[in-house]
Parts: sequence; structure tokens; C-alpha cells
Amino acid sequence: MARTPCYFHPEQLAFKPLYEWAFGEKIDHPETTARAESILRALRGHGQAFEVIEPRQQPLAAIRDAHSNNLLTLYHTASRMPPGETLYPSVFPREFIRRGDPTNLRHAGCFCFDSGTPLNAMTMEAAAWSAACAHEGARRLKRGSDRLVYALSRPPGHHATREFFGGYSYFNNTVIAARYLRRHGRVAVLDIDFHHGNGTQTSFWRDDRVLTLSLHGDPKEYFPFYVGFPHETGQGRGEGYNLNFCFPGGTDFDAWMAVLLEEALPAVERFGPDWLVVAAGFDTYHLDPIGAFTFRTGDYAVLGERIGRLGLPTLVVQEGGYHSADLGANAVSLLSGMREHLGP
Ligand code: OKP
Ligand code: ZN
Repeated sequence: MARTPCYFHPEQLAFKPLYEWAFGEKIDHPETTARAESILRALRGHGQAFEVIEPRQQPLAAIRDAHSNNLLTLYHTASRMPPGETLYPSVFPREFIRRGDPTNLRHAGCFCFDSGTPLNAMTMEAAAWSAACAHEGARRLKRGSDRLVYALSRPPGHHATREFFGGYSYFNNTVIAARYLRRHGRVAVLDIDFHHGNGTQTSFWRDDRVLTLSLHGDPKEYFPFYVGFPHETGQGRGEGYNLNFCFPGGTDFDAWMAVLLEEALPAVERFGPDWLVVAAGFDTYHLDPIGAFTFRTGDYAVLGERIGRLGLPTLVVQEGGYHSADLGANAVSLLSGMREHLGP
């Protein structure tokens, strides 16, 4: 019985953000290596259903297509930092935002939008391998022998825009995968992370071949604060091809699921995509330290089953989820639900 291919590269664990400045408060950084380790353990524990595969190469051309030269140059500059040193952008010069020098790390704030996304010598390696998972996952899906593929991308990506990193995101793994699949048909991107996928929305803002949908905590209250509202529907040819669904803190699975079933999934079906990319965050979990919804482990299986019922070839790209201990179980729950329809 065929197993679901799951992409992960061990170098993704070489990057360890230690702390975050959150509104002036120094907190332990939520985006730890323990997250990926929890998922790996769970996948390997269900070895009859999942096969962990190392991506073979960093997709540098695809990364360059999705991101500015400056962003790559900045990460390369950071690669030469002394090991053990970390840079937190803290000067964000609005007036000189277009005049940043990416070979000067003190200018990092020109390419970044928040203070919680550090740079060090390993950032580039880990982020490039994280993108590789999504890119090779997309290529594997395109081959046609699997209807479900999982990219264990970490660090996450959905907040990164073409020119700006932030929200723990360096390269937008979901965008890189969707851009690859777009060459072979129409793509729907469904973002189920607790946070709005602003980088993904921005990247396909004027695109009518990629439908972007995001269900998330109301940006009035939650990161990224400035973007992710329902009136943002795209522009030009892309008008009508971006959908945002906002929920207040405390939202439970049933209320969220009602909107998915009545609005989001029908919109996907009307669009009629050839490919589905799910930006899968598990910070909707009731024990998550950042998110504010109350989903349970079993809920993700129900969610996976409903998404799988669309019958579309599906790439799941890992995004957030910060309750490391249960993260693996939650990811396996979602994927197992999807396998009911997209399995072998
Ligand atoms: C990433 B993902 C200010 C606080 C910012 C950022 C949350 C990023 C979530 N430094 N908190 O969508 O799971
Ligand atoms: Zn999130």
C-alpha cells in the first residue's frame, strides 16, 4: 500500500531562533526545532502510512523567482555572521525603506516587517531547505503517482512577501510550490493557519490563476494586524481571487468549520482548480501558546477528510503550530483524514 511522501531535510534543524521580542517583552522563541522533531516522530510512528524523504537540492532558481535579490543577498550576508550570534532587526526606517543595503546587516529592517524573526549564520540554509520541501513536494505531486504530498517546511513561510521577511517566515514555501504548480494548471491555496497568510495573498494579488483563501484570527486583534480583512479580494485580473475569513478569539472548530463548508470550499469548487495547496498551521489548537482558537487533535482528521473529499491532487505545506508536544499528532491527524480520499 503506497505511503504518503513527506519531505524533510535535516539541515532545517540547524537554525535555532532562541528568543523573540514581542511588544518589548523577551519571550522564548516559539518556532523551535522541537516542532519539526515532533512531526517527524509522529510520521515515523505511522510508518505504514508516511514515508519521510530528503529533498535533493535547494530550489535556488524558484526562490529567486518568488523573492527579491535583496532578500537573498541579506540572508547570504547573514550566513557570514559568527556562529552563535543572532541579529534582530530593530530599526525599521520608513523614510529610507527603498535604500537599504543588503550587504549591511544593520539595514536588515529595510527588508523586514517585525522584530520576532531573527537572522543568523544558519538562517539561509534552513530556509532554503524548507523551501526545497515545498518545491520538491510540488514536483512530486505533478508527477501524478500520488494524490497527497506533505512538505514538512520549517521555518514557515506564509508571512514572507517578495521583498520582506517577518512572522518567522523567510521564504514563502507555499508561494514557491503554488508558482511551480501554476505552470501546470490552476491552483487554489487554502491557508488554515491561525494567522492570515499575508505573503501568499500579496504574491498572488493580481493573479486569476491562483485562488488564495485564508481563514484566521481577526487581524484587528492578531498578527499580522494590518492585513487579512474580508474586503481584500485582489486587484486587476486577480479581483475576486482572494478570500479572507476572520474569526474572533475563542472560536471553536464547529463555528470555523461551518464557514469552511459553506463558503471557502464551495468557492474552491467554483474555481475548479487542477491543484490544491494547503498552508497547514496547527496554531488553531486549544493548547497553542500563540493562537486563540480551541481545535482538538481529532478535529484535524475531520478537517482533512472534508478537504480530501474535494478529490484534488493536494500538497500540504507545513506552516505554524507551536504546541510542540502535540504538533506531530495534529499533523498526522490532518493527513490521515485526507488519506481517506487521497490515499492509495
Ligand atoms: C507565524 B505563523 C511581534 C510578535 C509577532 C508573530 C507570530 C507569527 C506567526 N514580535 N508574532 O503564522 O504561525
Ligand atoms: Zn500561524
